[in-house]
Amino acid sequence: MRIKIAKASDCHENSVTPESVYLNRRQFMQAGLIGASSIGLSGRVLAVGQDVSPLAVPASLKSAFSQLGKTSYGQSETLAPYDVATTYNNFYEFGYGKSDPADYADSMQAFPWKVRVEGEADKTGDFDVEDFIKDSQLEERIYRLRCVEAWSMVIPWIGVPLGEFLKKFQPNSKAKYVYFETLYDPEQMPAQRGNALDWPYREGLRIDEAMNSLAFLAVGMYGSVLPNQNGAPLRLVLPWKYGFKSIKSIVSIRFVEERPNTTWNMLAPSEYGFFANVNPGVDHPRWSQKQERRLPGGVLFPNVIETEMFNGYQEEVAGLYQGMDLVRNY
Ligand SMILES: Nc1nc2c(c(=O)[nH]1)N[C@H]1C(S)=C(S)[C@@H](COP(=O)(O)O)O[C@H]1N2
Ligand SMILES: [Mo]
Repeated sequence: MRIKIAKASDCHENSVTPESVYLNRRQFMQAGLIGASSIGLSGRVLAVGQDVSPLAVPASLKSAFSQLGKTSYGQSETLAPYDVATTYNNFYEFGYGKSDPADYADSMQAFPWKVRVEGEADKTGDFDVEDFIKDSQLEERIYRLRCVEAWSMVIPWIGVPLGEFLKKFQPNSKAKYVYFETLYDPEQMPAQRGNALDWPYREGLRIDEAMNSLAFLAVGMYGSVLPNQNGAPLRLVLPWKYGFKSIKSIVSIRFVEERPNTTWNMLAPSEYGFFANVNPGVDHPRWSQKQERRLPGGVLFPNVIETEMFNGYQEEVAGLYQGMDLVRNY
């Protein structure tokens, strides 16, 4: 049986990942994830870290990916190397070790993939992600991703502005929030056999947050489609919020009147707020949010930088929260 031991690269963070502190490794063992996977995928253990070039763009999507709109964000940023962005992940459906998603997410099938849009909108229904990509003018945006665990990286995403996408469904005046769900399928996402989180993974935004020009619906990164471990085939990217708001592998989008329950907020409401805006002035109850480790970094070069309000995107998003007490609404 393969027992996962934190790698040297993880040790300078925490022996237990903060987001997983409530979770019991045993749940994954009981679910058979670690044992079963080590039989079928033992070769992957060695493969991780070697598999470092972006995926090939599927033939049917080549045309969409070859006509990217101009990047207006992040031109001066240093990108995370592809192998770091694709082997240091949080995707609890595949386990909560940082390398688990890269090791195990092969069991998910990203194409074909249907997404249901429903709720308070004039146009609802199912769409196929492949058709959606073919019909979209994709653009690339280089964004900083700041995890609540105090690490960050810079990633070049490909996708469409979330607001423009949502407007096509003509949300009505009762649509005060948008609610998202990740796929629930323990066959494809083996760690869902354990009850580490209350599956499916859920997230939500106030409608004005979703319509903000920074909010992004990603279908790719580094010039190609999303690797499974990064949330293929469709995920949110909300760079002014802690990473857990950027829900992966979305199958359901619902316009709703009431504020929805969201995964981390339900699990530990005093630690993970609904808004979860990056805020160096509001510490997590168990650690400081004033600084972050910009990856890649290591024991000798931890690459610690100051965390900025709204992750440095104040100009775009501060207006959303005018008059709100961001200490209470963390
Ligand atoms: N469905 C789902 N989405 C998820 C998560 C998850 O566990 N499940 N983890 C979140 C967290 S905590 C972070 S930091 C980001 C990480 O995205 P990345 O692995 O592409 O860097 O995904 C977010 N989206
Ligand atoms: Mo995170």
